[in-house]
Amino acid sequence: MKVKAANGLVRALKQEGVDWVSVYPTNHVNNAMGEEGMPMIMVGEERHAVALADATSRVTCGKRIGVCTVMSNLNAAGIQMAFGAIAQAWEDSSPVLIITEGVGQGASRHTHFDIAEALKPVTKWVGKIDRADLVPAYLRRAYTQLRTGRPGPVLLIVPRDLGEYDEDEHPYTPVKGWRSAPDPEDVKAAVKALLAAERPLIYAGEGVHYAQATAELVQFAEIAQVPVLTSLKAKSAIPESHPLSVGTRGSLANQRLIDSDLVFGIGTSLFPNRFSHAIPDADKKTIVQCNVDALDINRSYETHYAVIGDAKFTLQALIAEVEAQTGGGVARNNALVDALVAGRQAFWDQYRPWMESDEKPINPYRVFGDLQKVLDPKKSFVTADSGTTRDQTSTVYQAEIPRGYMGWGNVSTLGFSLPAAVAAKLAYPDRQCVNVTGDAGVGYMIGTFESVFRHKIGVTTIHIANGGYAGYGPGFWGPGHDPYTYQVSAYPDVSTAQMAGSVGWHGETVTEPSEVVPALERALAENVKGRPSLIEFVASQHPVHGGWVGR
Ligand SMILES: Cc1ncc(C[n+]2csc(CCOP(=O)(O)OP(=O)(O)O)c2C)c(N)n1
Ligand SMILES: [Mg+2]
Repeated sequence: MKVKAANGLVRALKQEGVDWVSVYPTNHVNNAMGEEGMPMIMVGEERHAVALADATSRVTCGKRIGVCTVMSNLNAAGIQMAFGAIAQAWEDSSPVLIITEGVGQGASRHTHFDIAEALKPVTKWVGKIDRADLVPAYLRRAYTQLRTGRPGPVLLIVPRDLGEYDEDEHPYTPVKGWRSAPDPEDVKAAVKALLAAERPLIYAGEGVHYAQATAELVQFAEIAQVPVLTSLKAKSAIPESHPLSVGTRGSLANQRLIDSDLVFGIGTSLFPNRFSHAIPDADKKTIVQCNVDALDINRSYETHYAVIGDAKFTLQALIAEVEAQTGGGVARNNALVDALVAGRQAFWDQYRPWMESDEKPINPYRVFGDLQKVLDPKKSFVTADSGTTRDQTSTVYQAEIPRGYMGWGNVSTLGFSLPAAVAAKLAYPDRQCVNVTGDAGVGYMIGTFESVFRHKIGVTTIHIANGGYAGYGPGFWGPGHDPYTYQVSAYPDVSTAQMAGSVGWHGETVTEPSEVVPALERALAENVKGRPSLIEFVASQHPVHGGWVGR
């Protein structure tokens, strides 16, 4: 049976389990999706089409690969606008499929902007389909890249003049993806080093999430009696109330990292970027690194022991090896557990006063403390945007289930937290889904508010309205940073709650600390009805505490 190339592609996507695609016009593949009955979520701009697909892959840890379409032909405006979002997926190693049109046969002589060439540096693979009957072959190759090895974005260029092919002669077969197990000798050596260390620390990265290996991580920590630090992107890989969890940031995490004599990385690049810890005195520590990709080995630090393989297989092998080398596991280390209890206590003693503060304007930590009280820790999703809200929430928000909090952003583009919350709601309809953002962050998501309302996606956006673009570290106000470019209009002269309200959202402005909990409860109640909410908390320009070690 003959099928148009784009329609054949859409049918193959269905075989891959794709049940919706985030889209932006124009793209002939959108028309094929309409004809084939593929649900589409049409967002407000290309950046968010990519971000929504990207976040879908992240929140489901690759169980669902997000797919999006963006416009490009001789007029490549769509893909050019999408570049930043694709670059972010690349920087964060997120597997997302981006479908664009490109130029047809004979038209490349007119082009000024070479789409494939321009996107190569920010994609794992670019495929340009140049014959209709090769649609299945190209898609198989795309999914091989998306489901195997280090995750990353894939761009598929599907010109509109490909014509038709015979589906019976060229059927599509879905791609399962492949995982690799580590070399047993490497596992043995890594465990020997771990057991010989005096103050070892597990440094877990997002690879643990993607391998669906959070249970194995906990088991490994327990059997080896080693505390666990999570990178920003791995936050929630271990329940943060677990006695061996030291969290992501803050005094306990920082001190443990500084004091460690062995850092045991799992599923992490250990790349010291702006939003992760550097390993202080790395040359005096033993560095073990377990990763799916040798690219990260000996990259930022000399790797003394490397284990290459899928994080789940690796953790299973590590657990078995610890059992073998210790005769059933390391005995409970009471001294360690007591020290962690004391460290956690000191951490909360610092933050509790701000989290319970009655000051006005509202202290942002009060909002995060109250958010923690209102949400169901086993049935919620929280993410934060670029800026102060990420630094603050990633320090004090306590995640209890995998992806109960999602960190992101080796390179962090403002505005991503909204598509992240939307993706979470679509993937886990029963969860309360919240994104926390600042003034600049809201500005980067306004264009998609209408779409979230139109699609009846009940998420809550918390706007920490501090009247400034604070950013990272101690904030843009005060000495240093950007004293001339941080100040923006603030409530009551402008109101984002009213702005969101005008495109169908439930919008509220809160100025009283005692109103934080009731307002959050009202917002979540609206979400249950399928209506998004934005709560604008008029907040103080409170500094960030507890930075990244070595930054
Ligand atoms: C696309 C993009 N441009 C610039 C930045 C740099 N940046 C990071 S945070 C920030 C300001 C954040 O201000 P706001 O959203 O008000 O949050 P606050 O820190 O004040 O809570 C800027 C400009 C960025 N992360 N992404
Ligand atoms: Mg701000």
